[in-house]
Amino acid sequence: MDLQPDIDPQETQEWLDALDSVIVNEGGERAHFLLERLIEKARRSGAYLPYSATTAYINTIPTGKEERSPGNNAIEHRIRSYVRWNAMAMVLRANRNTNVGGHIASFASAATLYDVGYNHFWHAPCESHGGDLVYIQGHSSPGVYAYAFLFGQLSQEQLDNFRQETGGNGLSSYPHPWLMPNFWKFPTVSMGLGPLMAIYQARFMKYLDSRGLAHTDGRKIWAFMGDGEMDEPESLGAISLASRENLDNLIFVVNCNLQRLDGPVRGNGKIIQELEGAFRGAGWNVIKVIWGSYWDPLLAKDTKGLLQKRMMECVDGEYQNFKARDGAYVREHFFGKYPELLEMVANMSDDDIWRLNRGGHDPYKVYAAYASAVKHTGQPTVILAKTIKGYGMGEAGEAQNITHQQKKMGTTSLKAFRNRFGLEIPDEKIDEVPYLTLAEDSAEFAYMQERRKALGGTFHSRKTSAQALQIPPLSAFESLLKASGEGHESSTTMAFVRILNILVKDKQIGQHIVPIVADESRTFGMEGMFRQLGIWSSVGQLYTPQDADQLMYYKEDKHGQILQEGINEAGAMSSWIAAATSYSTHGIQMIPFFIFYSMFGFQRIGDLAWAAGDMRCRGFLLGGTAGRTTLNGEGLQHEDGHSHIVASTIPNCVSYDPAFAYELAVIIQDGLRRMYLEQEDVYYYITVMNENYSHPKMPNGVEKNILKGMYLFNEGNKSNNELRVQLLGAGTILREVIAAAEILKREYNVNADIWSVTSFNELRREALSVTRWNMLHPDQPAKLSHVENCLKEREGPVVAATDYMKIYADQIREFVPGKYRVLGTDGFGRSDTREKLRHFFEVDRFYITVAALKALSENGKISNQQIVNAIEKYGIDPERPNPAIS
Ligand SMILES: Cc1ncc(C[n+]2csc(CCOP(=O)(O)OP(=O)(O)O)c2C)c(N)n1
Ligand SMILES: [Mg+2]
Repeated sequence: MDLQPDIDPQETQEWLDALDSVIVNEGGERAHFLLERLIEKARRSGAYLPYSATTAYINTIPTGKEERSPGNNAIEHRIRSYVRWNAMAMVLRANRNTNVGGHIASFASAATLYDVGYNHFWHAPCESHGGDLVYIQGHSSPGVYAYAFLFGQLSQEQLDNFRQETGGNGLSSYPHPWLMPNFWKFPTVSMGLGPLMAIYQARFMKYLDSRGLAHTDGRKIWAFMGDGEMDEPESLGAISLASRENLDNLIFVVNCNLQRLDGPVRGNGKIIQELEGAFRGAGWNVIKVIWGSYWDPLLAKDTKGLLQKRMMECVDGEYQNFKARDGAYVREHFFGKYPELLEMVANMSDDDIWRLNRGGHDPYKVYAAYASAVKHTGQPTVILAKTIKGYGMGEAGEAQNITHQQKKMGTTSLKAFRNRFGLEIPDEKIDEVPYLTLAEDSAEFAYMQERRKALGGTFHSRKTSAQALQIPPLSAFESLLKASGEGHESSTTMAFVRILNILVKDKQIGQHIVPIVADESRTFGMEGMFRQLGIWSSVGQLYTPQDADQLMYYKEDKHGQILQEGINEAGAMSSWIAAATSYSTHGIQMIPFFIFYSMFGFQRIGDLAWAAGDMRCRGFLLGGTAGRTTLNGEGLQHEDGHSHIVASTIPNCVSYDPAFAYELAVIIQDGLRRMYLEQEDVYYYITVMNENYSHPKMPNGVEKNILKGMYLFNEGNKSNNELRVQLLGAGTILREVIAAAEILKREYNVNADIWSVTSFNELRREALSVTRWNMLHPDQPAKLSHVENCLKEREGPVVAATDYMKIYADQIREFVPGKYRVLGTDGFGRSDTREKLRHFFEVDRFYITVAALKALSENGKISNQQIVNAIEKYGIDPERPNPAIS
C-alpha cells in the first residue's frame, strides 16, 4: 500500500517525536497500545485504513533488542566454513566419476541457518529433554552429512558414497528413513510435505501431552523449507490450523534465497513480504531476518527513511542480480538511484559495499531470531531469512539462475571459495577437493562436542523401536468370527467399527488407539464414538452442543481420543503419519486408524502415503465405502475401483479387500501383532464397504490363508464326470461369485470351488518372491507360491471377479495354472443401484456365469450355443458399449 506524500513534515515529526518519547519512557508495548487506539479511533471516525499484514522491508527485531549469542563466533565460523567446503566437496567428488547429481547451492545459502541450530538450539533426546524435531530441507542434505562427518558421526567413505547406495554404506540423496533408518526421521524432499507434516506433528505432540501419554513440554518442531517450496499448496495449506491451535512449539524457517530451480521466486515482487502477509494474516508470529549486521550503521543513519524506501521498492529479481555482480554494480544500481544514498556510502569502498550482508548469513541475526522464536508463546513462529543462493560459489553459480543444478566447479572457483572462507588447502591439492577434518585435539572439534553435549548429544539419530505392546488374541474378536445369523445383516464398515470398539476398550492397548476421521464419522457409522471417546480439542468444549440431550452427542474434550480433522484428507493423513511414527519420535507406540472415503485416499494424498512408507509408519488406513459398484449412488468421483492398485505400489503397504467380518478381524489382529508386537515397519490399507449382508462363521483353520491372501471358502461337489471351475472373488463381489456358483450348478451342472481372495496384492508379492528364489536357486527343488499351492490340483479354468480394475486380479496370471479369466470394474463410475452397476460393469453373477461357461467352452467342454443362450437368457446385449471406455 503506497502512502500519500508527506504534506506537512513538521507535523509528522511532532507525532514521531511523541512516539519516540513513549517508546523511551514507557516501552514498545505501550507504544503499540496507543497506536492501536489511534487506528481504532481513526476508523470509527470514518477514515479508510486498509488492513496491512506487512511491515517495512527491514528486520523485525530491532538491533537493540537482539539477544546476543553466547557462542564463540570465530570458532563457529571456522566450523561452518569446513562444513560448507565438505558439503560442496562431496557433491563435486560424487560427480567426478559418476553422474549421480546432488546440490551445492541450496545448502550454501542455508549453512548459517543450520549451524546456529546445531550449536545453540536443537536438543537431542536425553534425560532432561524429549528432543526437538527438525525437518531438514531435502536437498540441503549434503550440508547435514558434512556436519555429521566433521562431528565424527559419518566416515569419509560414506561421504564418498553419497548417492551411491546399492553397495551398502552409502548416503541417500535426500532424507529417507527407509534408506538410513538410524539417521533420518522425516522425508521432506517432495516439496510441501515437510511443512504440512511438521504442523500436524506439532499438533500431535500437544495431543499426546494432553492425553497424558507423553510429556512434550519444551520440545520444538523446526521445519526448514525453501522460498520456492512455499508455492506448493501443501506448504501454506495448513498454516491457519497451526495458529488456531496455538502451536507455539512450531518454528518454520523459510530460507529466502529468492531463487528456485529455474530462476527467481518472485522476480517482480518480494517473496519475504508476500510470506509475511500470508503468515501474519493467518495469525503467526513473523520474524523477518533480511539484513545482516553490516547494514546496521547505514540503517541507523537513515533518519529520513530513504534507504528503507529503496529497500522496499527494489524487487527480488534485482536483489538476486546484485549478488551475481559486485560492489561497484550495487553502488551504481542500488544506492545510485538516489543521490542521498550514494552520499551515504561515499566513504565505503566497493568491497565494503559487497560485504553488506544478508540476514540469513549473519549468525548474530539468526541467533537473535531463533532465541526470540523459542521464547514466543501462544503462536507458531515463521522466520523469513534472506540469503543468497549458491553463497560462496562465486562465478560458478552464486546468485545465478543456473546455480540450483550446478554440480561442477573449476579450479578458479574452488580457490575463490577457499579464500572466501579462509580455508587452508594448498593450491596443488585444490583440484582433488579434499575433505577437511578436524583434529581431535583441535579447539573446533572440542567446541562441536561440547555444544552437542550441552544439548543432549548427537543430533542426527532415529529410534527404530519402542516398547512392544501386548496384542489381544483373535478370541477377543469372537463375536465377529461367528455367523451373524439371518436377519442380522451388516457391512464390513460396521464390522470395523465393532473391532475398533473392542480395541479402544482393551486394557493393554485401548489408550494407544488413535481414531482419525476427515469429517466422515457419520458416513461410517462412528458417531457413537464421539460421546464415548470424545473428540480431542486443546480447549475442550466451549459451547453446549446442539445435540447435548442425545446419547451420542458431539463431544469435544481436552482428553478426547478421536482426531476429527475436518474436510482435510491431507491433514488427517499427516496426523496419521505423526501417530504412526510416534514409536520413533516420542518413544511410545500409537495405533492410528484413519478411515476415509477410499476415493479420497491414495488418489488424493498418494504422495503422503508414499512418504509414510519411507518414514516406516505403522498403522491402519481404512478405505471406506470402497468398491466401484458397492458405493452405489455416488457416481464418478466417489466410486473407487483402483485404490488397491495404487496401494500395491508402496512396498511396505500391506493391503486387503476382505468380504466378511471374520476376515477383517483376522487381518486387523495380525496387523496389530506384526506392527506393535514384532515392530515390523509395515502399514495396512484395508477396504471396507457399506453393503449390508449376513456374514458366515469363519471356516476352520483358514486364518493363515486369509493373511496370505486366498483361502478355500467353499468346495464344490466332487464328481468325476461333471464339469468344474475355480471361482475367485474378492470383497463384496465374492457374494456374486457365490451366487454364480449356484447358477452354474443349478443350470449347467458345473461344480465350482469358491476361493475368497483377501489380497491379490499380497498374493502377487509372495509369488514374485518365490519365482525370484527359484530363478536364483536352479539347483534346488523349486518352491511353489501360495497361488500355485491352492490351485495346482484343482480342476477346471479359473475365473476371478472383483470390484476393482481388471488389472487387480490379473496380476497373479503368471501363477494361475491353466486358463484364467478376470472380470473387473474398469472405467469411470456412475450412479445407480448396486445391482445395475454390477451388471453395467459386467461383474455380476450372470457375467461371472457367462465367463465361466466361455472358459469351459474354450476347453472344449461347453458348446458355443450354450453360451449364446446364456447371454440371451441373462438379458445381456452382446453389442453394448464396453463400460471401460463408455
Ligand atoms: C513436489 C516437488 N516438485 C518438484 C521438486 C523438484 N525440486 C527440487 S529443488 C527445487 C527448487 C527448490 O527451490 P526452493 O524451494 O526455493 O529451495 P532452494 O533450493 O532455493 O533453497 C525443485 C523444483 C521436488 N523436489 N518436489
Ligand atoms: Mg529458494
